[in-house]
Amino acid sequence: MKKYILLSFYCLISFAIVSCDDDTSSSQPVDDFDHESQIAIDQALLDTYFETHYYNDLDDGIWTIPDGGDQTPLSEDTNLMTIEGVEANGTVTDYTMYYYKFNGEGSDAVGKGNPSPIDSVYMNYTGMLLDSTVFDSRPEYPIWLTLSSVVRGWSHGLPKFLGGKLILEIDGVVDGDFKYEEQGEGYLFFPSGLGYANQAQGGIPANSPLVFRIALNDVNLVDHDLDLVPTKYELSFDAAGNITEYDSDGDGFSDYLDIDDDNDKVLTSEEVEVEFLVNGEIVFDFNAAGEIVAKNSVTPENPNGDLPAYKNPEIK
Ligand SMILES: [Ca+2]
Ligand SMILES: [Ca+2]
Ligand SMILES: [Ca+2]
Repeated sequence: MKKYILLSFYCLISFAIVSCDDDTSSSQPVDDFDHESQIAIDQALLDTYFETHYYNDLDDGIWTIPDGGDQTPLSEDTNLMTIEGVEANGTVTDYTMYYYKFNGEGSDAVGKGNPSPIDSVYMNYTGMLLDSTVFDSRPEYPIWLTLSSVVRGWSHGLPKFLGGKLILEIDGVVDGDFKYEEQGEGYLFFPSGLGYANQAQGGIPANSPLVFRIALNDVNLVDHDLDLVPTKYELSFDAAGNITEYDSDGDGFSDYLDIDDDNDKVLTSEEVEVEFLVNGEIVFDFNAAGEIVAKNSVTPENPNGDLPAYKNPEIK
């Protein structure tokens, strides 16, 4: 009985999260937006932008190449990376977006790794249109944002970066301003369908491809079901950041919303504590590429992963 009361509680939480997303046009473009047509228009605009702009390492800015200038356009800059196959609404899967890292990719001093598309990030950013008009900027005062509740260009782009290192002292004096160094810094470039689509926002005309300069300070791993296993490790994400859910015990509740993942009547939080808690931290294995080796989750991507107690009904 205890399990089912708790399950109901977590479903309420889940419903609230999903409903919240549906209420924000930021992550759910409206139904009458023609993705396919706008993708072609926006891609042409982005291609022109990349051919006429360059990254300036003197100020880390993106600037227009002056007439006769010999700067390397972004279109020929090997640091400009592409993310293909981004889903916008569950049916359109051929979105392409871009990111550009400078100043390293972030030191990840606290070892949380890349945020997943559902985690929270502590950000500085400046948002621009392709004509360099700034529509929003927080260059000095960071803000926590949940990637599942922001535009897709962010939720699929930020996972390519790592967080930085909190500056605790400056010249021996404790600093209370929560400033960071060694952050993941760069740019995100994406079409309107991964932004605000045909919904004009303050300072953003409808159908605008967007550019964001970002600094990722810190990451908070979300745990939707509070079972001590971060949601990041109870879902799978492909290279484009699209999500696959798993229901390991087949009880109808996806792992990230299931407080007893093997249905053995012992809460995952109790089994995880035995298996994974070391000095208060949950320890996971990583592969050579720095990706999680789903030790906690046997998935199609990890068919040979060892089965921890909380995924094994034979072990309580
Ligand atoms: Ca969890
Ligand atoms: Ca389940
Ligand atoms: Ca269990």
